[in-house]
Amino acid sequence: MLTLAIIKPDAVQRGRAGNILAHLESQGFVLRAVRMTRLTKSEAQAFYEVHKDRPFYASLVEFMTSAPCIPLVLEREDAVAHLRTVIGATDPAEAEEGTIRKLHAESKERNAIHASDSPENAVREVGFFFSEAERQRISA
Ligand code: 3AN
Repeated sequence: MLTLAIIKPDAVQRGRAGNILAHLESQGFVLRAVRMTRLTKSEAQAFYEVHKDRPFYASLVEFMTSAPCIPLVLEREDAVAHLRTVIGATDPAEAEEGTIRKLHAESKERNAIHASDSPENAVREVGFFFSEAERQRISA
């Protein structure tokens, strides 16, 4: 099973990307695709459209476009649920010890990593960042 993660701009800027990748691999995730990109405003708005009526939406879009991020496709048994456990709670203050957000996140917004929250969203989010040709290569 595949899921999508994004190493967010805060973690890239603070030099945590390699550490986070190693953490993911240590938890049994296999890296199947990786990009580095700087989201445009319209891309960030579209990616987080589900949150468009939330008070933090404009700030979230600004943060996600502020610097490059690293979208990843990860494979593992039960990948979506397992990755949510490995990243920890949205708010690092509430995240379990040893989770990626406990170790690397600065705040609820600057929280180091995104992970798809359902198998349906994993499919949508992999498609958001990776072309049809790349998805065929991944599943070949
Ligand atoms: P998660 O990333 O844990 O799935 P969501 O989907 O509720 O959390 O939120 C998406 C992103 O929006 C979070 N990763 C975080 O960057 C930001 N966010 C969520 N809640 C807040 C909040 N209360 N204040 C600021 N930013 C938030």
